[in-house]
Amino acid sequence: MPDVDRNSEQERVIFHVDLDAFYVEVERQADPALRGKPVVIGGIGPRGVVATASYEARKFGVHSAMATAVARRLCPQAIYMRGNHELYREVSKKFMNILRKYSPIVVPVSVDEAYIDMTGSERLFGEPLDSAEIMRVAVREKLGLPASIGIGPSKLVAKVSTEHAKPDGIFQVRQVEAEAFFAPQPVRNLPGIGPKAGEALAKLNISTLGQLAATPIGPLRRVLGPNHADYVRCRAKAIDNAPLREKPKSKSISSETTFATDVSSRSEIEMVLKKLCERAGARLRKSGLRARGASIKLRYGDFTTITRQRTFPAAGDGDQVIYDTAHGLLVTAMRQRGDPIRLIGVTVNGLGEQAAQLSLLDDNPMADSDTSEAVDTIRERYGSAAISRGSV
Ligand code: TTP
Repeated sequence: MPDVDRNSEQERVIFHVDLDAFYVEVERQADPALRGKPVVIGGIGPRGVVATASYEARKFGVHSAMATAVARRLCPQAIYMRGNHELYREVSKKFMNILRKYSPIVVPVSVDEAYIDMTGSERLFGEPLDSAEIMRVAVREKLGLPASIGIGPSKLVAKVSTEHAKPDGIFQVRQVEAEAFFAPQPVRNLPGIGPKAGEALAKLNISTLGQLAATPIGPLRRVLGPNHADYVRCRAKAIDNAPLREKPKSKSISSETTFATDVSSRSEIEMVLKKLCERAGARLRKSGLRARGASIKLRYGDFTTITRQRTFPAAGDGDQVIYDTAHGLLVTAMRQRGDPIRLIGVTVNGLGEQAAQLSLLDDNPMADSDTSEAVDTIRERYGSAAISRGSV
């Protein structure tokens, strides 16, 4: 590895710490019989979605956000389980508290992932590779969970490094070598390049970060948008000056879709609404937050757009409460205006770490996260007519 330029300002030392196959490893702590076996966690019924898969199951092509039915075909021998989100949140808090022993600047980004500013910590904990190992051992000893750590001069480089550290390892990239390290990697490895941007870049014959970094800005602006293009090209060169703490976390999570042709069939719209609610719910649970309410957005064929908002009975993170609320809003909106719909969106808002308030009149809202999967389980066991949910 080339040496850092001694005359330059001291390079930042950022750790990106990410627990491996988080939900699975927490379950393995509770039940050691699951160790070494392929395990898939998520909706376990015919309409369920995979939240995460153990590395043993990933070898068969199983991954997050895949339909569980597809996962079952790829890896029928895996153990399929529903998640326990309350437990994951508790473990997440303990994990963050362990990290806070090593630096005052710990920025959680999701339940199992945080950035830590370790700049200047050498005197206390040794060189970055050594302090990262100390941290990993502490997490392993206190929580029994494997963690991977990417080390870099910025959040961006640290995060990309983590993917090379996984599973259960450490990977460091210094600024002087970062651009060369990025260059051969596929564009999709850059955080922020999703499937759509990936496809747009492929049309320009750009498949690697090196090619992206070398492309003139004009064509990039055309496919990525005028503001985004400069930002993305800069990041492709591994340049990131973002502070560790950025703008406050978003207070809402949205998911929306535009129909290929305008739709007026209520059942078709409900099916899409359900998917959007599940997607927003999965992101909510991954962030370790609860929402206070949900809203829907409807755009009609003539492009007029309406939004309708409602508060939950108690703060929650379950697919069912999101769907029930969004569905209620949809039914009312469709009754008021039955025109074909061009776009539909769901937003969960009022996000926070507040504990769900227990209402004496309601069922335990803590159980909400798992209710949809429970319905799926009953269906699976006794057939799809055994239980039906609302109007779906
Ligand atoms: P990730 O950190 O993205 O993944 P992971 O910890 O399962 O595995 P890896 O070793 O690759 O980091 O997500 C953390 C948890 O968030 C994950 O265990 C389950 C949950 N999750 C979902 O519920 N849905 C999703 O689509 C993703 C990506 C994660």
